[in-house]
Amino acid sequence: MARVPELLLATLEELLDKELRTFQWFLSSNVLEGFPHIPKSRVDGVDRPRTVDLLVQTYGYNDAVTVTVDILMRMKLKLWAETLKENYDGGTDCTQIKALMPQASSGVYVIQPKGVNIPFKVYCEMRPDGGWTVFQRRSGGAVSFNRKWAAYKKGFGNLTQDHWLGLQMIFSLTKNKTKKWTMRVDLWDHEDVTAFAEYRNFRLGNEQAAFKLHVGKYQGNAGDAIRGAYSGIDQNGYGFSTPDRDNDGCSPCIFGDIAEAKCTNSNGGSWWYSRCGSASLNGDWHPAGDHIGWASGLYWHTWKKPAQYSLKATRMMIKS
Ligand SMILES: [Ca+2]
Repeated sequence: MARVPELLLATLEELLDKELRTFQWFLSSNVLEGFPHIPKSRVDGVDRPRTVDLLVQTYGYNDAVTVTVDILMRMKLKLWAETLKENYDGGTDCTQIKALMPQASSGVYVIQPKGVNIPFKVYCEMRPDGGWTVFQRRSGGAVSFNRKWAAYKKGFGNLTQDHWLGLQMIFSLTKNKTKKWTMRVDLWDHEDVTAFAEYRNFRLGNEQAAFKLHVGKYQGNAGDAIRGAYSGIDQNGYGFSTPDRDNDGCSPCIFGDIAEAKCTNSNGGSWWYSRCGSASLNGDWHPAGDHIGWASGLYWHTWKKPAQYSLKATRMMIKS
């Protein structure tokens, strides 16, 4: 993965010396709408690497690319402009954006996974270990997660706050099997202790397969709640269940003296339920002091016991 300065340098190296001087003239002129020009004395006669430095220092990564594309178009060098744009617009996920722009901070970005016609917005959590595409966040009760199939497919909430990105988007990110994804689950309890679970080889099936969950090897300190606190409740390989789509394997399930036909009834929210399982992060959110004993909550039973401890906050995200 080439970084922005390398992309810009590769582009300028395609220019003849004469073209480079014209490019530099544009940089020092006032024709660039909405962008400051670079003083002629600084840009005159400098070599290609120095020109890239000036571009990046003056405009930042993103705008440096925009300005370069703009000038190349004005110079009728459409091929180089389009090649640069294509290489740069490869923001197919947050991991790639972070690779292109190592200084990029966490926030909302537009991405376009391969094979997807319309780009969409995601929240990127930029960490030292890479750029993570967030697909679930809970931190309060403002956004209801008590929703049906259509909402879970399309996504809901506010990207900078609590939200669910959407099963269709998660599927479109992970469907290309040549790319390996790691899913990370971050959990916070009401005592502000945190724990995490990471799964290799994360991907979802398509809608016909009910967006079936696939996770590989687990690592972390929260426990592997997806495979379950005891045998027979492994959620790996199960389809997604919502109040209006039942894929939970219960018809009914017997828990002590309770017969449960639908896990979404008892656990709430919607999830890759399997008889119903030990992980459930889309149930009802409960405030501190009122977070124990609810049938529906934010559960990760391999970490927080007693079993009905509803977490304060959660985040789920993926990295390629
Ligand atoms: Ca059922």
